[in-house]
Amino acid sequence: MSQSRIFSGIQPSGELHLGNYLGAVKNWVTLQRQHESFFCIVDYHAITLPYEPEDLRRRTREMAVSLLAAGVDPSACTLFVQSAVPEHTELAWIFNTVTPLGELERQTQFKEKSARQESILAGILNYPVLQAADILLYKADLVPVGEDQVQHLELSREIARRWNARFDPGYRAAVEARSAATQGGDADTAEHTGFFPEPKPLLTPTRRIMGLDGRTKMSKSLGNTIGLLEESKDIWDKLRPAMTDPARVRRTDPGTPEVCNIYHLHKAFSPPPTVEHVAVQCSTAGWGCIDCKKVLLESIDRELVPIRARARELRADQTTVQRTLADGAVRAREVASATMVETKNLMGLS
Ligand code: AQP
Repeated sequence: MSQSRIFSGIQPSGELHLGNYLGAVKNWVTLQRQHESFFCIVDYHAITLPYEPEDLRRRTREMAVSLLAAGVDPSACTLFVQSAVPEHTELAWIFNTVTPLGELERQTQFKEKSARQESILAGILNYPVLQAADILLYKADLVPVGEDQVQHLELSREIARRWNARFDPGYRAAVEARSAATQGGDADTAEHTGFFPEPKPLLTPTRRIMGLDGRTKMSKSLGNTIGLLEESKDIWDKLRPAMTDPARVRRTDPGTPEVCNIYHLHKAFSPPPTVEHVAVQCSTAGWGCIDCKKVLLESIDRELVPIRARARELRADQTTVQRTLADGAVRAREVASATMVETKNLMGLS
């Protein structure tokens, strides 16, 4: 077990899809054995877009089932729901007071999500501030996420730096000493991490999974997803018409695997010899796209059938799922409340 601590979150804004799974959750399952890990179902984030309360309750339960079925193991990590730990919003308010508005307005996700709304809520703008609080409350140094979250994480690092520079006397002294040493030609002074460490992203090889349209990121809110727990037949109904190499118009046209979304999914799910075979069959027109998709479905099923089976068991045992989340919240609060006591003390708050 390393000294690093990791934190990562997922919104219960819809079903867990293959983008979430390959970009983040599959990595959580490996990392939970290597680092002290906190995984959070971030329901406060999910309410920044329109929603129905009953749907949110159901989706939060379903997200817990999906994560546990995918291999998140409560004996190896802390799994909890964000709104059960009020320190998240408490620290977010504090971070709002050190975050420049311009930084928030520059965030790509804010621009994209607000463009889809008639009336823009402050919650969408402040989303990355709450995200910084989620991570820094646990003083996590590593955050396994998909590529879309890297910009937000850079803002979390900026918020940590700004807060440390304002309220951590040790950090301020170290920065001043470093600057004096640099001016004196001695740049070799030790780094001072600061009260809040600057978290780094941990990306997987499948850092950005495209949706079935092949054009936009696979995303719950765009309706272009394959759900982790979808049955084989339903996955096939989505795969069959899914976008492939746009230049491959006729069955006899040779394709270019690297530009095909289906080929990228093969790389995520199929064993290397199959991936090589797919590339050859595609580029020589040996296979048509439907042949290629059938083999992909077999590979997806090999990985997901056991996950679906575990999910069915968990759905039938909601008491265990709820107890797991409640235990996780207790453990998370121990760490979160200790951070808040120290934070408030350094800031002169009661
Ligand atoms: N398409 C993707 N490829 C790789 N990684 C992805 N992630 C999301 N989509 C992809 C990663 O999954 C984790 C959890 O995501 P989230 O639900 O908290 O937020 P999100 O990025 O906003 O996911 P969606 O599906 O796009 O949700 P909506 O549509 O509700 O906003 C994150 O680590 C994310 O990087």
